[in-house]
Amino acid sequence: MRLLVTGGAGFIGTNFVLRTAATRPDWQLTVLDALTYAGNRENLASVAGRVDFVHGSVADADVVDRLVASCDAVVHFAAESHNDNSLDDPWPFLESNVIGTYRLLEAVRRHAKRLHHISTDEVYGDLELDDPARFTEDTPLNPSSPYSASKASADLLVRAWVRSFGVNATLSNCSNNYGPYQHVEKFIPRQITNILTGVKPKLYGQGRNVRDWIHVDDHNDAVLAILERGRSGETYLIGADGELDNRAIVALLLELMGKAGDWFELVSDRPGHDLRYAIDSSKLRAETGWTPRYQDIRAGLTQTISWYRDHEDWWAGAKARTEQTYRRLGR
Ligand code: NAD
Ligand code: TDX
Repeated sequence: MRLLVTGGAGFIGTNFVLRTAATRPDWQLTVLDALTYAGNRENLASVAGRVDFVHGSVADADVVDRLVASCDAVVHFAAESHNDNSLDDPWPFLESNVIGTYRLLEAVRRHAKRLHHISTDEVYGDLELDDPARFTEDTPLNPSSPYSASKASADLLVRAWVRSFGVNATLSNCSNNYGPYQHVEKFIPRQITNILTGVKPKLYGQGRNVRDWIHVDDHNDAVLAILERGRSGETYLIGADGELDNRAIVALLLELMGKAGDWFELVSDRPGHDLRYAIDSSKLRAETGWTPRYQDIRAGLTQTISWYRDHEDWWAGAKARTEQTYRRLGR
């Protein structure tokens, strides 16, 4: 297998490349990454001899065509991924997430290659806190933010290229990931690094919004299961039954890091803030046999806290820049 991984220097992509390099020794891996503020080539230093790295954008038709021509399959992680940034400046989201996906689709169509497109549960909008329903593959797309609208747009392009041009593609929509190498702009690493630097965790609004947490390794195992056993043209929802509100996550972090339970502050809310996400992953489990290995969030968070404790060099610079942006946004 010659696999092209887009966005392989970001959070989920890095974990995917490290894991795949270790578990699939005969696969040839190439990473295409634009190295935006969220990408870090050093993440892949331990596999540098084993992985070809190309610095470039998925929105660049020439580089995409050349790389797709010489692979068997593409796993497409590359995207602008942070909701707060998309509310500040939507354009990079349109360029990377929509135009970038279009460029890849045209290349896999031209060269008849397999594509697995990585997407998010946010494309389905949000649920009420007391709604017994969870998202399924049949839930209508109803995105709220420029980020989720750009991901929903990309999903629609993939579905259209499957139907109209017979492109060999699968899609997955996953819930909120946590684990090592996640950028400190995101909720869990922001709060861990706040606590490590003596700053109170910051909850948007009243902290009652619910996310369905999954460890990044469980997400990536599901991606490999779909790549190897998924049916062409199908969408699979990925989730690990990890619903918790943001207050509960902060309470766990404070407890695991030895701080008082009331040591947090409420800050101004995100405009249009989705209330709740929840995934029904029955289809994925039934068709591929995938099950999550991290079902104990305390154990997953303990491992994640240790990683941030041990890798201050990795996050200190990004932390300073990120908190400057948050101060400007009043959050
Ligand atoms: P991230 O922001 O940590 O990493 C994104 C990577 O893509 C970075 O390395 C960046 O340099 C690269 N990139 C951005 N624009 C690019 C471009 N035009 N060309 C090439 N590379 C580019 O994001 P992440 O959290 O690792 O998310 C990866 C994918 O998973 C995204 O598609 C995201 O929508 C999806 N997803 C994320 C989550 C989550 O909880 N983080 C959940 C579900 C789905
Ligand atoms: O400081 C904070 N305080 C806070 O209360 C931050 C950064 C976030 N929050 C809240 C907002 C959300 O309710 O925490 C929750 C999680 O926030 P994010 O980490 O920004 O994630 P979210 O907006 O839910 O989107 C994430 O999951 C789906 C990823 O960033 C997306 O890439 C993925 O598609």
